[in-house]
Amino acid sequence: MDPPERLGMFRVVCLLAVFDAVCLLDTGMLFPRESSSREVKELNGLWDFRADQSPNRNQGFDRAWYKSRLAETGPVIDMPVPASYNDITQDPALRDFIGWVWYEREVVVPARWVADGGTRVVLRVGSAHYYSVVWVNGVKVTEHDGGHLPFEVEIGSLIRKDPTVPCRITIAVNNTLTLETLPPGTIQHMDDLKASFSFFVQNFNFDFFNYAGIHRPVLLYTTPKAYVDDITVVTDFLDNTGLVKYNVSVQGAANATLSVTLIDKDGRCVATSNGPAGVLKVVDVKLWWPYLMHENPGYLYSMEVRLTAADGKSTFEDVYSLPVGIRTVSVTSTQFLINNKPFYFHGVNKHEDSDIRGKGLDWPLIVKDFNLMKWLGANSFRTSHYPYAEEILQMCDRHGIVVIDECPGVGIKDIRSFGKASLTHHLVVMDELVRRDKNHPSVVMWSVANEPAAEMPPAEFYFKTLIQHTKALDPTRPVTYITASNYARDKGAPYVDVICVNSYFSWYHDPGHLEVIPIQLNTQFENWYGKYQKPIIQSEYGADAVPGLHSDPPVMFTEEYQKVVLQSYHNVFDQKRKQYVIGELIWNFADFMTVQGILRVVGNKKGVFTRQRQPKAAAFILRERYWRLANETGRLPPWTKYPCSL
Ligand code: GCB
Repeated sequence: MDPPERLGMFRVVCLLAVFDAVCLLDTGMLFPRESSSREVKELNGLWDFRADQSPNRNQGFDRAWYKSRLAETGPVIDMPVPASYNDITQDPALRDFIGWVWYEREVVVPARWVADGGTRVVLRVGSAHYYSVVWVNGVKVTEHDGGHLPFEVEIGSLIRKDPTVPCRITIAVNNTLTLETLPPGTIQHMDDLKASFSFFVQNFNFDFFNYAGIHRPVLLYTTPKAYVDDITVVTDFLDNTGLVKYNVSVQGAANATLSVTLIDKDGRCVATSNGPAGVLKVVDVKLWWPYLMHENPGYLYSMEVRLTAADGKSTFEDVYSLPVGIRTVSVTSTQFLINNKPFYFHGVNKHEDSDIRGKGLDWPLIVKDFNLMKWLGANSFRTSHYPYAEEILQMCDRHGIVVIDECPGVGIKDIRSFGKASLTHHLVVMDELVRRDKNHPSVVMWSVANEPAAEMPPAEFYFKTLIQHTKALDPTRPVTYITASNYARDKGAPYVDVICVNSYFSWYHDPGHLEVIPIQLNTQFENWYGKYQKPIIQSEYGADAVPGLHSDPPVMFTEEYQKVVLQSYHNVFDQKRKQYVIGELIWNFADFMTVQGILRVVGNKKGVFTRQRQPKAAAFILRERYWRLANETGRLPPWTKYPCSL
């Protein structure tokens, strides 16, 4: 074997080793896609809805609201799905509601699905915040702990029980956060005995509104009895040859035949394989590149997995197509490499947040946000502070927008949230997140938490366990958490691959003193790098600006102040990015809603766009910078080099 071949073998062996990774969940969570063997029926639209206003919020369970139509047990209102329920009505009690709310709708199930016992019918909820219980025709079918991630259950036998009755789906959702949920929170009872009233509030340590309800699409989809349950791909390349290592898990058949085909964008088959695991070799590979790093970003192949199985009487065929981007990610002590080339994150932090719909998935908003990110010249974002919809990650794959994928570990500040129950739940959430997002080429790093109390003694064990667990789940991506702690006291930093630091100089520290930024930011970088010799991302920085407020000299909350904060940070980034700073993510892309309080004026105003997605002055500063950075660090065709409106 000559040396290049030997090197090639070595790479394949490394890829195979990746599949020894632990997978702790029983089943896969493939995104539901139509194919010649799979049908999808969306259940979005209007559902019947009632909030359980009883003092202990338990009347729905005590009186078994799931047993008959919701309208028979009390008044119902229209509620759109997907959407947060909080901002839909004029009722302040619903806006700030804590406890169980009930959703219900009847579904007409296609006759074929009912007649064909060889068809699995799966009910899937894209996400509901926070705890959900689901019934079909009064029978409990599943429950799920946690918002932001999908859950599903097979309901074929239930809908076949009595094909004459419509299929009634009831979903109860509870937004209560406790010390052991993610994010954590506590309920505080406020009793005023003299005035003889009492109420309770939800406390938490994070800075966004705790929107609740069914946030992402609910749907039914079918598969044959024997089906492709999960696919894992890991990619690499050597010279011009791409390597796609795949692993397919099958359910419902002991002996299934699998054929795997990789198809390029022009519909040409570029590689084939058989069996549940293998390596596809792609000659003259087109790599997946980030936006503005290459003239052809976001290149995706389609991996078609075809299963055939027989159970004596019948044969089953299942087809699933997975988009695959071929790319590598690695980290050195000073660089973040994509396809072995240095990648500099010039991007944003976002929220799933907008007027009226709260955190509900909304296509016009998603497409508008992608247009704005591209207009800015942003090549990346972080899913602060929870996993975003898969539909958004699919857009990132296609457009080449790089993602730091964060779990909902935000606001872990109370020492009681570092206990065994919290850690166990956090590990399960990471299992669910990695299972859902592992195949997205756009996802380049996992973030296990945001600004935890990392200096507390239990933080070391907690984060060591969490990070090692995540690396075992996915050895191909770096793992981090976002810190705002002092570099000397941060207990988790030794375990992360990249240091991500949030800081708000001249805002939360030394408010009004713009002159402190250069020295403080410089010291921040020197301290972190000096201690850990790991690359650093400025994962948050910014200042609130109420759109339309102006002042020169700049004062806090004006558009001018926000501009100067950004420019002062940028000067330091420009010195340090030549050394070990590998990225900058503005806080925030757009204004977003928070709880009411004396520190927020109808929400957080650190957006460079308003909540309605109109630019503030800072957006233009950022745009000029990001395009300049792209021209310096990327490989752009002439038409993208100088956007005409700049
Ligand atoms: C932070 C948090 C983020 C807040 C931001 C702010 O450090 O990570 O959730 O919204 O600061 O504006 O205070």
